[in-house]
Amino acid sequence: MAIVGTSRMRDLVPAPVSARPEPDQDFRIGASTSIRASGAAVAAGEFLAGLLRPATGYPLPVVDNGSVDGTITLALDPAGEAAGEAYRLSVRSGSVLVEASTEAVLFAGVQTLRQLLPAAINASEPRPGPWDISGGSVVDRPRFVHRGAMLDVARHFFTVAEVKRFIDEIARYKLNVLHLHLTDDQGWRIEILSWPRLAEVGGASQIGGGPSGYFTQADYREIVAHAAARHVTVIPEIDVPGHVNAALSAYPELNADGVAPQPFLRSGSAVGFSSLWTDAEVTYRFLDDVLGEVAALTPGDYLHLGADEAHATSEDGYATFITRALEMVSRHGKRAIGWHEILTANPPASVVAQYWGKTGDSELVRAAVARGNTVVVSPSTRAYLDMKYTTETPIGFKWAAYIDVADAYGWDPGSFLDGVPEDAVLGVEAPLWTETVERFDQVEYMAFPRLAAIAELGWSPASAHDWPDFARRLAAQGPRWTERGVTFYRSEQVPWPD
Ligand code: NGO
Repeated sequence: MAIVGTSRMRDLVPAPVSARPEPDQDFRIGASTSIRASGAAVAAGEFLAGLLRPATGYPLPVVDNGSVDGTITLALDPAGEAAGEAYRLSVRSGSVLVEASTEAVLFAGVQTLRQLLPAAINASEPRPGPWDISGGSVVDRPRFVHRGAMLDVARHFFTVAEVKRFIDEIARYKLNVLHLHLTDDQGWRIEILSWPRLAEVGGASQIGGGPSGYFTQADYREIVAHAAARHVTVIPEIDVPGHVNAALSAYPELNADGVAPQPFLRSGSAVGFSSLWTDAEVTYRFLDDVLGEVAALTPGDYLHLGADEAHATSEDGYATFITRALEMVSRHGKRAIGWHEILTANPPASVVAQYWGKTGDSELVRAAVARGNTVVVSPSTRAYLDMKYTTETPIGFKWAAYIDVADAYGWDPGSFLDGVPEDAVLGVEAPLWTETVERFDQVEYMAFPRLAAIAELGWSPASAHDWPDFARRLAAQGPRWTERGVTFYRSEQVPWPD
């Protein structure tokens, strides 16, 4: 398509299914603009108003009736739901309409609208404007149902406010899953009322031994609610039967010799040395109590069992353990997801495997998919946000790869795994492990801009995949991150504006 002139409608990340810029149809938000929304669309209306008020300084009331002229209308059309999740956005000089089949995709349409405004709309105090929404129309729908980011709060702890900010940033790119890696050798970060020492003792350490902590159940509910308001589902991970030193250090009775190990504070990449005692009933009482409490805090469908790198667990012990753990997850009304090693226990087809291998060649996954299991793809060579960008960047590991933005973007989640059809792929997720990531500005630096690339792979149709075009669109995100104070890596591969 020949594009004449500039329009922010050409700069959207993730790329929409289709966009037709009409530069003579820009809509100007003014002091008297209102947002029309009724019923289940009101939440999206209030969210949009909350986004626009600080920088514009305008009142932007949310109203449920009156003329559409001069307004931004958000509408739900449940009849369209049968055709699947989709939104349509139309920006004319006289009015704006976002119409969607579900609340979640209406919210995605609001995020699109936001990118059609100048970067200064992200300011937290009034700016001069003008506030023009780029004219034209967009039709859009997600490619995959699972579009995730994972944050490891175990190796280094991050606060409720930081996790909320992370949610705000991922929601902009239409990601809809936040996987929280809540427990590991170096820390246990979720309060469990029936086993209080897990958080009190197991949460008091992190790599390097610096200040750490844990989420109380009230904190955790606050995170889940903040995410839900942005149509992001939180998937909690309790990593078992390996990666459990923090739990073992909190409760001597979980150890076969009855002796609690010391907290594990070392940095570096040591993994796979701890294990739950798979022969002991106390282990299963512990696990059932933990999973029961975590399930009760979780409105989403999934509990993540980890199940990776259980090198210190016997093969038989692992299979028995996973079978019993899966039975508990279902009894608590949830579905299980685990890192792909969980497939060695031959789990039922309802179990989702999260693939973190380096290549697309996995017989284990192929065979499981043939039996009916589904997968979320997080290849460590492409989607791991803890890998260094280049040999020059300061933070991160390099055991899987150096991952600059073009590497994070240059693959296809639907065809990455050999012999696995796209309909067995629920989606894509980018994990941010934090062995080397100590502060929240470093979380942002590792996540952005790569997470925007992964978000596009999860949302946009495969036919939209185009690196030069993506790099150009991504460049336009730079001023938006700067405006919001988000730290990001200024990759040389991206033509950032000065
Ligand atoms: C591995 C390991 C994690 C590490 C990470 C570091 C998985 C699934 N288990 O990924 O414990 O933190 O690598 O890159």
